[in-house]
Amino acid sequence: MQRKPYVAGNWKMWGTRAQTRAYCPRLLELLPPPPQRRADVALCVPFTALDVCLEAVRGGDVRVLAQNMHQAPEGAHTGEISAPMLTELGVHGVVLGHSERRRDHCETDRALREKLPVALAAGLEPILCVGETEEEREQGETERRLRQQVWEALEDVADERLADVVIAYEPVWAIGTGRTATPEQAQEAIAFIRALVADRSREAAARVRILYGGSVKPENAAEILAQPDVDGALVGGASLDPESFAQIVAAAP
Ligand code: G2H
Repeated sequence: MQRKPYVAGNWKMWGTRAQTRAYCPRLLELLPPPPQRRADVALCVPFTALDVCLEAVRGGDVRVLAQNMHQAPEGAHTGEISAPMLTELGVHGVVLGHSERRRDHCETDRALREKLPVALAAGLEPILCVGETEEEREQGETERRLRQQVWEALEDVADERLADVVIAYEPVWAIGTGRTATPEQAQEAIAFIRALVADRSREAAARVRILYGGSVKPENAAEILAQPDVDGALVGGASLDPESFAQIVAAAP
């Protein structure tokens, strides 16, 4: 099955409204026009830059995603943002379960299990992040951890919606450290995740897009993106420079 590559920039806590206004037109200049683009392109930006980003990429076929969302539609959750708030803005989707949120903000597999169906029901494309820590890899626990994360997060997603979730495999030890997984390590873990989805639905497994994330740069992107099960990249640091990000998009097969 032919899956269109997907390259998403995750700005994390970068991007004032002024920076967003400067970045987006430059990126659009650097990307090939949409019909000639081999990859779907997305920007995952801070809440405060979402509306500016949406306006600045209008007509450029760039998806705009938030970086988190609460599972409740409204209520006493100070500092949180709900799915209806995101859809009202017109955003395309939302990153869920990034390791930095798991580490710093107590994001649990249990909460993700609630968030995924809420995002899908609201018409938001979720990018579900999973990945093992260095300690788990060293102890031979990678597959156990990935199984736990993928199965629990997807448990309440209906089989026919599984392929509407984008999954990002981000080994924690490769995030922002400059240590990239080898293309073989990325392929092996992503093929394993695809097999986990196949345990639920073979048809969904053939269609679901699974990205690699963790220190992707222009220099290593082509080799990683060439792996048969790697359907794209979630790019952090290197996406903050439009030139580097456009080069990574161009590296998609
Ligand atoms: C992993 C990745 C993007 P970086 O978090 O989500 O960041 O490319 O900086 O490792």
